[in-house]
Amino acid sequence: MKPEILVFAASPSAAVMRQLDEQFHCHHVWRVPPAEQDAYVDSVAARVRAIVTTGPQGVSAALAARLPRLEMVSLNSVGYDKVDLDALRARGIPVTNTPGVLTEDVADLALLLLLSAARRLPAMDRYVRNGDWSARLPLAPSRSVRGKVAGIFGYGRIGQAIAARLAALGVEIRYYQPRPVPGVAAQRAGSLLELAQQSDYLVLSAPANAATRHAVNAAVLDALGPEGTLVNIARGALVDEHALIAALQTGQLGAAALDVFEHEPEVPPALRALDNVVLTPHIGSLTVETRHAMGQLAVDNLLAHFAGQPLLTPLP
Ligand code: 8YV
Repeated sequence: MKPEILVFAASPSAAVMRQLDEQFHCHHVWRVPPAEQDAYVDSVAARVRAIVTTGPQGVSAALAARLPRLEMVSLNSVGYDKVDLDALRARGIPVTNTPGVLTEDVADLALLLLLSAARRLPAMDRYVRNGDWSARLPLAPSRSVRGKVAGIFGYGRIGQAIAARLAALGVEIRYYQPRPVPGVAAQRAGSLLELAQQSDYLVLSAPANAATRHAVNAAVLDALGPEGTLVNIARGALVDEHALIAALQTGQLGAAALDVFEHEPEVPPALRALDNVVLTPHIGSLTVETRHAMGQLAVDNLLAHFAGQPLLTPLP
């Protein structure tokens, strides 16, 4: 008898989906219309032994409570922001995620966003498409990134991979996170506010949790200033989105390049209407290669669990 599992998130990798279907009796929640998902989960809940989902989708205490035989949660993401770890730990249910395999692609996107904002790529693209170039309309120069300072909030694997890319472009790196990172060249600022004061670009690569929620508030945006740019490839919850929109509208903040949003996939119309923003739909890890590697790791963690082997990448 194959273990029965709930699959909340599909992988774009056909090989990953095939392995899930071969190895497990899958209940594919993602295929069910949202309004019917609750009833669908209830109809199989008594037999479910594992969940495949992502940090942004999460596992609530209420969902876990509906699954009396739940043994493990395999996240197809590095983030675990909306997973109720306390509820799962209380029942001794392990959670795995996918660290490492997405670092380089997410760091690439941060670099792409930062450069796109600095060189105003969307506006330049529009200038050509609209015929403004052939009409010989004036075109203001943008700003060079060389010699500027990037402040990185959250200096883990992804933050450091972003730093390595920016350093190669001649950008000076500072960082802030509560715990100093030993053995790195970059200087640590005393606080996020100080980091914003010192930076031309503030790049967010910290996890979303109670301590980081709305850490980027009006004061931090003000400190970043009219020549400053906010880059967010982490989580929308890190930023007070109302304050961000206000700062961008008044010019108190220069620009923003965002892959993540507070209530994604909803993006406020006021943000979408702005010229000084670059927006992407949470695609940091969305490459064929990385999504396959993430999905494979999620499958391998499930297989290890049901084979009684040590998990490959358990959360501490
Ligand atoms: C995914 C992510 O886009 O890994 C994460 O934490 O945010 C992204 O890689 C997301 O989890 C959906 O799969």
